[in-house]
Amino acid sequence: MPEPFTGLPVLDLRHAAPPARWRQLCERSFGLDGEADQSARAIIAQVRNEGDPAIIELTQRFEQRSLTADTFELPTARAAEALTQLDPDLRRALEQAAARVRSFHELQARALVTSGRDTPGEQLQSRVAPLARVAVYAPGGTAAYPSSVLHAAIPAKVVGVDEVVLLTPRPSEVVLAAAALAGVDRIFQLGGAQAIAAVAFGTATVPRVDKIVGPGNAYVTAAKRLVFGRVDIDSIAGPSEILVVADHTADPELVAADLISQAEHDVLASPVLLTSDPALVDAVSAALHRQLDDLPRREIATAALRDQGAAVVVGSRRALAEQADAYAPEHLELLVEDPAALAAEIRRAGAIFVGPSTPEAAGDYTAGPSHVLPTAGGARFSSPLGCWDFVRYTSVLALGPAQLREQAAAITTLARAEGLEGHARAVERRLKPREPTNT
Ligand code: HSO
Ligand code: ZN
Repeated sequence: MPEPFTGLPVLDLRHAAPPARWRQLCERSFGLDGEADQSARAIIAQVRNEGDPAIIELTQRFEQRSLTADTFELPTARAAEALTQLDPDLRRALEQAAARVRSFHELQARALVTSGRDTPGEQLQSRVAPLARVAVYAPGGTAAYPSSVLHAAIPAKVVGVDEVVLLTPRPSEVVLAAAALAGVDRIFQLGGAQAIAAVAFGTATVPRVDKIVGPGNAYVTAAKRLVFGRVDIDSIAGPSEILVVADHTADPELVAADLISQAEHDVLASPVLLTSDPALVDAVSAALHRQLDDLPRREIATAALRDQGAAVVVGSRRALAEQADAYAPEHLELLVEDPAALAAEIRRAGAIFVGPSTPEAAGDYTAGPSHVLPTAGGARFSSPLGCWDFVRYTSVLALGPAQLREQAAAITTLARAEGLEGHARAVERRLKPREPTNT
């Protein structure tokens, strides 16, 4: 019998030295799993050397599934069929989510434009273009979320990626239906590090892609890290996190409900309460206790709350913003007075959910922005998955003769200072009037 939930451990920051546990939580990082890393390394080498036969052997060994190269790929007609067969309520829900995610990203894509200067004398541009082919990984098993297929594939299709390839072992009907709605171009029923290796290097059957996105298990994550450079990847996904920031105006039942909604994902999920109202802590713990009681995933949520959870108490509203930034959560919920004003003060969060009518669950499904977000403090330096993940820029430079002449002295001086005479001559040759050649 697992230990029962007895209340969130309290970390009181109102005294001189902040508790070491809070520093530890703020400095969390997504560590390398040595065993997964080694195993992914071997799998990648095998797929790279042997191609399709390696995928067949590894899928048999790790997943006990017998595939042949001609069954790696599922026809997209299968996905279209899954959509037509889907329970109508579920289909409508997926369609609402897909439509909202698509329209949000259509607006987002407008900001990704070619920019620079384009005059008769010179053209200097950052020219934007979509990636040609990307893979979206969708885990199998209990973490097979159709919503994640929508939230990863739709932004790619919105910016015009030619081919979106879905990698998913044992796809469920609803995952296939989501793929059809998202406009996924090809579906491969492959998973694990072998699927990552296959799209990173390409095999006779599996096409090589330019970027791999979407969360997976420890082996998938290790493999993504290892193939980075050969292909691009999105950020490395760790266990899910929520920081609920609440003051005296917050309803403890809502705070508890939202902490649980993240805690039920994974025993390693981090559900943390940050509050300026010490009285809220006991009320939230009591509400958690009650709400956990009949939760289907009670065991998982309880373990996450007990082992990763915390209630952090600060002395002022200003400190709420400071500590939220220090923690840099994947999801940040603001259940405070004037939440919009507090939201404006926060710089580091994957997504901010402002006010009591915006539960994180709305962001997970229908609100619009992608729910694929930076975890493990990654919000310090990386962004939510978005249209920007599926484009790249090329610099375009076109100078007229007058513009080159104007820069020539600086170029030749700098080139010679760097000991690069050939660079200087490449410019000078263009400035000299051309001598007639005798042939
Ligand atoms: N909250 C998860 C995403 C998700 N929730 C999918 C439900 N389904 C990301 O942290
Ligand atoms: Zn969720």
